[in-house]
Amino acid sequence: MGRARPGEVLADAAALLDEVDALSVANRARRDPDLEARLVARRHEAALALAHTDAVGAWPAPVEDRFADAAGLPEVDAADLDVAALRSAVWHHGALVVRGLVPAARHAGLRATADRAFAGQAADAAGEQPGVDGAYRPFDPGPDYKVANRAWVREAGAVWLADAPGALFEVLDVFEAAGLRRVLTEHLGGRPVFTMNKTTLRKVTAVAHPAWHQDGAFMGAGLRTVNVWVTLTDCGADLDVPGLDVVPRRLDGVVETGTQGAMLPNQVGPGTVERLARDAPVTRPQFAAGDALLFDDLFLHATGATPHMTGTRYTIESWFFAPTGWPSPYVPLVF
Ligand SMILES: O=C(O)CCC(=O)C(=O)O
Repeated sequence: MGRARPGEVLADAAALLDEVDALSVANRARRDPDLEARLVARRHEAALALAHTDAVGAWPAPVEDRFADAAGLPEVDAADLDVAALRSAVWHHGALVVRGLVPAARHAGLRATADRAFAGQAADAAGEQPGVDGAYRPFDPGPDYKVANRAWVREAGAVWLADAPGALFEVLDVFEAAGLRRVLTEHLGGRPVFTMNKTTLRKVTAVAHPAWHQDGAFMGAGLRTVNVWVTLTDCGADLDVPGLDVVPRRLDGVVETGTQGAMLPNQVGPGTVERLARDAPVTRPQFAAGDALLFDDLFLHATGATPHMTGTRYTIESWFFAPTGWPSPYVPLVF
């Protein structure tokens, strides 16, 4: 099949999705770096095809607040994650903590996979051959996309999962096993799409200044989206490892940026954070490795770190979108 172009109506989204699923089954039975790289390309073609064939219905009616008595952010155990919990928590409280989304047996393996992806990325940047084991193979979506500068991604301590086909396979496999594909499909109204640009592995270390933000300020308004943020390291609270600082409340829209002491135009200034947190004080939840925080584009958060912290947090940051609407400059791929 030839490379798909944005705007091109592809013949058969269903066939592409079947192929993605069949390749995933084959790769689960016997890992193959070439197959994993092929899966990245097929996921991209399938996402483009889906955008034209999959109608997403109206956003569902408001749901009741089943976490009205929760102190702090609502929480569920991974076994209790369903669309009702997700909607109720995000729409009434801004986010949902999911305890144990990634089982303990997978933590060390995923961190080692992340290390291999970062090593491959470094080798690539140094002009060395990153290797053929699938740890790092930059994905080329073709000339129709202006792909952001990968050096910038590297300097931010991140690697795009689409560039790390083995890691992408493992992450989606773990998410699938946790029931996330089903929950996100129900929530978003169709098979979830993620993007090359907003789905990363990150190693987060001390930061000098908190960068408070809502991702909606960068991605555009009116998206149906959920971030599945997963830590692979114990972090937060008073641990010496960066966590996530959050304003634990639902905001109705994108708030003012670039003012009240903000360091950058897209960031929310400390003065604005203080005002918005008046009835919902800023908190730094404690997370164990494998815990997740699910939130949408309106949730106000920042890396929860101070300059003297010595620990490093391994994180999966993965924004999923409805199949008909991802931020247009980004490169889509189906879950
Ligand atoms: O992991 C972090 O420290 C920041 C994550 C973040 O800003 C995000 O997932 O949108």
